Amino acid sequence: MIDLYTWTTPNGEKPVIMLEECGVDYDLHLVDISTGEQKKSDFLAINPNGRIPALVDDGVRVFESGAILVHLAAKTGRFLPADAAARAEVLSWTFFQIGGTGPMIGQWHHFNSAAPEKIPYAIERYATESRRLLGVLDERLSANEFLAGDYSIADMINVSWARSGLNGLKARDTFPSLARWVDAIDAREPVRRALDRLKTAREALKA
Ligand SMILES: N[C@@H](CCC(=O)N[C@@H](CS)C(=O)NCC(=O)O)C(=O)O
Repeated sequence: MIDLYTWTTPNGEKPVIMLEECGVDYDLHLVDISTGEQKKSDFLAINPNGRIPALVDDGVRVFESGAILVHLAAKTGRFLPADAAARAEVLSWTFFQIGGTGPMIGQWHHFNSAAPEKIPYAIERYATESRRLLGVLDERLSANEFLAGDYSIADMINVSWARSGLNGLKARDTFPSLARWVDAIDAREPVRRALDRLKTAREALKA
């Protein structure tokens, strides 16, 4: 059995999308990061870094969204090709997300909307780098339907932060190929199911 520990944020969406795409059964556990549940000892036993998402698969714990998607791809044999060159391309775009759009757009959101003090230098620095990264994705998608050959974990892991960056920076018109790709992935039935399942679980917490 798979237990997924996550929250309704871009990093939290990624494994839910992959699980729904694979049609694998899982129990969804929301970890409310606004109240610090991710720093409690029972969660730290699953992810010592105290961040969502994390997953336990028949006693095997996996943390970091990239590791989770690679684990699920290995388990199901889906969305990560075996051919060395195709696999390298998928993993490259997958880890581009982990080291690039996630931290940069995340910091931009923080300095732009959450920081107690407005620091123009920080806001501009992260906005510029976020736009640059969105531009890299846009350029790639101007000549390709998906990021790395067929639809893969590279698309699943990139879509949430790309959507968040395009909306937050009001950049859909600047990056039309990226906007087209985000809309196409968001329209996929398993992706809609994933986002709906998260939304419903979050609403149930409030009830
Ligand atoms: N590189 C990590 C990033 C995880 C991450 O930053 N998660 C955020 C939510 S989107 C979190 O748990 N924040 C709570 C905290 O920092 O205490 C991954 O991809 O899994």
